[in-house]
Formats: sequence, structure tokens, C-alpha cells
Amino acid sequence: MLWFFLRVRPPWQLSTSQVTPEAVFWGRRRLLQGLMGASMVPLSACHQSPTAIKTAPNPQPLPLSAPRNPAFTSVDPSRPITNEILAAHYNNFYEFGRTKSIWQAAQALPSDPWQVEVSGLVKHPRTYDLDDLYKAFPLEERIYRFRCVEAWAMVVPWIGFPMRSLLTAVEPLPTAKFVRFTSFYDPKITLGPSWLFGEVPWPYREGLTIAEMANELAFFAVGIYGHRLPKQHGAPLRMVTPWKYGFKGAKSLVKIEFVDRQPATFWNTLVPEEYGFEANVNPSQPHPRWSQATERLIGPGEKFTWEQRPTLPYNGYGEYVASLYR
Ligand SMILES: Nc1nc2c(c(=O)[nH]1)N[C@H]1C(S)=C(S)[C@@H](COP(=O)(O)O)O[C@H]1N2
Ligand SMILES: [Mo]
Repeated sequence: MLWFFLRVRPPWQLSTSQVTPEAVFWGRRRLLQGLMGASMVPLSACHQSPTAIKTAPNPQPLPLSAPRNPAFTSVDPSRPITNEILAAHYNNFYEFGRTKSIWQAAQALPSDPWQVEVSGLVKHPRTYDLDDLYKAFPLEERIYRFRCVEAWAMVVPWIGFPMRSLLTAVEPLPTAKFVRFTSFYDPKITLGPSWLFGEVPWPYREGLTIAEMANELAFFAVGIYGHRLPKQHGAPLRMVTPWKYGFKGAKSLVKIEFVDRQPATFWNTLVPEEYGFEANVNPSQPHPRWSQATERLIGPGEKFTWEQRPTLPYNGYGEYVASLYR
């Protein structure tokens, strides 16, 4: 495990008897100072200053192993796998706050037991609990590049199963043209903002065309870095579509519905002037407020640093997906 080599354990592995809240606080503060040095954090301009952590550190997610799919290994030596601790402490999960430092708040997510409803225009609608998911779909590991619309990037080893396997299991009807994904939302638990650039259209929703969902790359993750998904990464089940910006990857899914019309999404409703439903990573289509020509790759190494890199069309996955958009 990565933790072993680094000789440092993730904060959520330390029991309260082993670590004072101050130690967690200072560890987190160092990380935040690294982040503050970063130039642009567009969607979360106002970083809260770190406050003392009141709750107990996270329990560590259960280990999870799966064979690595050789088609999706990290073949680009200039983009090594991002340090796990950095990835786990720099998140977007607006249900738990508008900064990148929501990992602690996200521990309030009740991710086990869990149910995800698969319904709508399908032959075999079904509600899966976690054991059903693990039994129904053989897991594999895939190393994927990840690109947020805010122009930061990382490389992540996901564990999960292809979305295609779910299509095979539930058999969409010919009338199904789109899929709508809905994230967990409970205003007593998800205390994120009710106003962002406007009234926030909770719950978080995303969508794909059936053809996008059937693409070889489209993936459901249940794990990351050799264990189940930590809550801040969207436990217990999230979407991963590496040729699209990170916002497509809805976390903590409770519902997957097959529909005949293009569904409204969270971001398309909140900021319709930004990217459209089928938007893909594209260096030549700037955001209204910044260029997408380059990106800031997190790392390499254990310290929070950035490396400027060119943005690749479809995030480097054109051979898989370009034909979808001709
Ligand atoms: N439910 C939900 N899913 C979400 C988000 C969110 O705010 N809520 N943010 C998205 C964005 S903008 C990004 S970049 C990724 C971040 O995933 P990570 O924190 O696991 O790296 O989650 C995506 N999925
Ligand atoms: Mo993002």
C-alpha cells in the first residue's frame, strides 16, 4: 500500500487516541498553505480558513482489490499516479461545502448501507444494495487521467466496473435515449450552499447519452487506490467519464434513470452559459472566465505542487470517444 511506502498514514486511519485534533489540524493546515499558493481556484474563490476539527478522524475505507485492466494502465511516464493523500484532500463535493477542503465534512455521508435504484425505460428495473453491486459486476482497476473544468488534473487508479455491464444487466428499451444520474441529497446531512451563482438546484444531477454510457471508457467506481471509495471521493458509487470534465462524474449515486429526453443537469441549470450537456475536455474551447489550453497537474510527489501541462483533446482519449461526436 502507498501508505506503507510513504511511512505516513492517512488521517482517517489514526484513532483519536493516537493523534490529537491539533496534529490533524496542523497537517491539514500545511496542506492548505500549499493550496493557497495555487493561482486559480475558480469555483471556490473564498477558501475558509481552517478551523479546529471537531469530529473524530475518518475510519479507513475497507480494502478492495481487483485485477488491473491492462488496457488502462498509466502508460504515460510523464503523468504518474497522483499521490493518494493529495487526491483525498483536494475535492469537489458541493453537498459538503464550496471549498476543496470538504474531506472532513463529507464523513457525515451515510454510505453503508446503501441502495441505488436503476429505473425508467429498461426491461429489468432493479434496486441494488452494495452486496448486489459487488456480486453482479466483476471489478477491475483502471488508471485514468482526470481533468476538472477548473483546469487542475490528476491521475487516479479507480476500482469499479464498466457502465456497459449495467446496460447489459438492465437492458434499456429502444425508447431510452439518455441516462440521468442523481447523487445523494439530504439537507439535514449535506449542508452545502443553497446559493452559489444562483439558487442551487439540489440534488446534484448529471446525464449521458446511451451511446456515451455504452462507450468502453464509461465507468462506475466503487473504489480508489486499493480500497473502497472514501466518502469525499463519492462513496459508495460514482460515475467516471475520463474524456469529460470532472463535473460529469456525479458522486454517491442513489438513482440511475433511463429517459427519452435530455435531462437537466446541476451545472447546466445553475450556469447554462458555461459548458453544454455533451461538452468534452477540449483545449480550444475556453471557459467564459479562463483558458482550457493548459492544465495544472497535481504533483508529482507527496507535496502539493502543480505542473503546467498542455490540455489534450478528449483528455487524451480521442481514440475511444471522438467517433461519438462526429
Ligand atoms: N454529487 C457531486 N458530485 C460531484 C461534484 C459535486 O459537487 N457533487 N463535483 C464534481 C466535480 S466538479 C469534480 S472535479 C469531481 C471531483 O472528484 P474528486 O473530489 O473525487 O476528485 O467530482 C464531481 N462530482
Ligand atoms: Mo470539477
